[in-house]
Amino acid sequence: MLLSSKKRVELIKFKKKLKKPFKTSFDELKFREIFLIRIIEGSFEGWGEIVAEKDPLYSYENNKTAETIIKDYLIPVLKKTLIPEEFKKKASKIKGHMMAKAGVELALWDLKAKKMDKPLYKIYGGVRKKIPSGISIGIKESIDELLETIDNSIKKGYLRIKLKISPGKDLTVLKEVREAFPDITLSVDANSSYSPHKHFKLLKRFDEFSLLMIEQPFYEDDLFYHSKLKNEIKTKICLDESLTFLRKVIEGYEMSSYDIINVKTGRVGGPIEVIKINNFAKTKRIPLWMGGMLESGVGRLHNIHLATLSEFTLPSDISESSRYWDKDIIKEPVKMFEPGYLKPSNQPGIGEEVILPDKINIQKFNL
Ligand code: OSB
Ligand code: MG
Repeated sequence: MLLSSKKRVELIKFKKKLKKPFKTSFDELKFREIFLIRIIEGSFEGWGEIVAEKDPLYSYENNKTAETIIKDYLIPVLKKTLIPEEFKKKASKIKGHMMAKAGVELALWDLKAKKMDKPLYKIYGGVRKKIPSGISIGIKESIDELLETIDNSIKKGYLRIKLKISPGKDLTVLKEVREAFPDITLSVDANSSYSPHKHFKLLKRFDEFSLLMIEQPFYEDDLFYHSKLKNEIKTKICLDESLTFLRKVIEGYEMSSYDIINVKTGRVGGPIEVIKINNFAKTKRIPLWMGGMLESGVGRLHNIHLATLSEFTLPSDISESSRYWDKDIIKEPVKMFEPGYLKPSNQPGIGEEVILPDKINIQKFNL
């Protein structure tokens, strides 16, 4: 029962130091600018995370564009409805800005689940009881540091190691890693740093390293050149950046641009789109896995619930809270319950209490 008719949105931002800098082909992050949304209805509250970063380097969105879109376009939609499906429909008029939309939709699902007194995964129709957990390892200064990081990750139980690569930081690294760890499940993520005109031959040599997949070698919106590469390489192609919503997933499938999809809740615009992609993947037998955007506990818990969907068979990029944070912002941090596996909470909604740091920037809007 709603004890009062109070309805409010809060946008919450704070900086959080990463345990170690995270280096990719496009950036070196020392801090994460966390952007949360809380939607309050009576005595219930729903939490979402907007996974855009400070700078628009992974995609065109950043936290400032997301904030503008939420304030100018999505809060007006929230004034009309707090029902996730209706929100999604009305918000779809706004072009793009998937991470902004996803953050809001996540908060609405958490709110809805709490009102229904059910854990999110049950509302989504999740079936998986154990989420296989992998780890994404940034580009390291030295090979020794990389080998040590891999060794520690394997010892912690992670079931798949993903290495960030970029042109020139690839074949020699892979050779060393494979020599040291001949049997681990290994994949690579290029974050669109290779050129289809310059690097085709180089990429074909990746076949020597029996990788589980190569993720997004080419441009962040490309389907065409990935299709050409898939035709000529044995290693499976996984797309991340290019697949921004279901229609792109279908187009990429029709064009044979990929074998595997890294699904990110933020990138594709929220849980409803994730469910649609899961349903499509089921009819076409496309393996899925849940990606990550260095989320705080809020986004991490949401991702775990969604990774219970039927087609999320491959190890995810959802790692333990301790992968990035000394102290996460949820009461019980995300942790493997047995080596290699995470599981969703059975408490209502995301299933954990959020504990904000002292220093935050908060903006409140009545609905
Ligand atoms: O491409 O998957 C990616 C982090 C930020 C932006 C893009 C990516 C990543 C990761 C890290 O690979 C995944 C995680 O551990 O959250
Ligand atoms: Mg990626």
